[in-house]
Amino acid sequence: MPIDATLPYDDSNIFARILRGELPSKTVYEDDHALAFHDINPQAPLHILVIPKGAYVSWDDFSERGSDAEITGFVRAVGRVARDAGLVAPGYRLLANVGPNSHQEVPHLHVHIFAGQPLGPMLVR
Ligand code: DGP
Repeated sequence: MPIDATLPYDDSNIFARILRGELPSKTVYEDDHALAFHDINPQAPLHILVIPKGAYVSWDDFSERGSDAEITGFVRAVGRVARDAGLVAPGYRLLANVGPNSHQEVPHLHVHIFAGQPLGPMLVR
């Protein structure tokens, strides 16, 4: 069910629960600002989600309220996860859904990393 990204942060969302250790995840990277783990329903041979540790609903929320340190740390983490996975030379795709038209389902900012094969056109036509 797509979410309304203008709503306040809901602490009971799945990724908040993963961050608190209440639900398991296949972690690939963690630092002070970010956690990266495999998507439960992969849409490509490699499909990783990177989330900030702070309570932000979406890219909109994070870019408005996040501190410079959080934003720098998160952006560097996304790049590092892809680099460490050897994805720079073959290439990869980043995607962040915001709100209903994008079909954002989890109301905690997440950047998708898709990789592992040619990924085709950016959007279904
Ligand atoms: P989005 O539509 O951008 O909100 O993508 C949400 C993604 O989150 C979707 O690709 C599936 C993934 N996902 C949902 N629940 C879980 C979970 O409990 N664990 C993991 N690892 N991924 C999940």
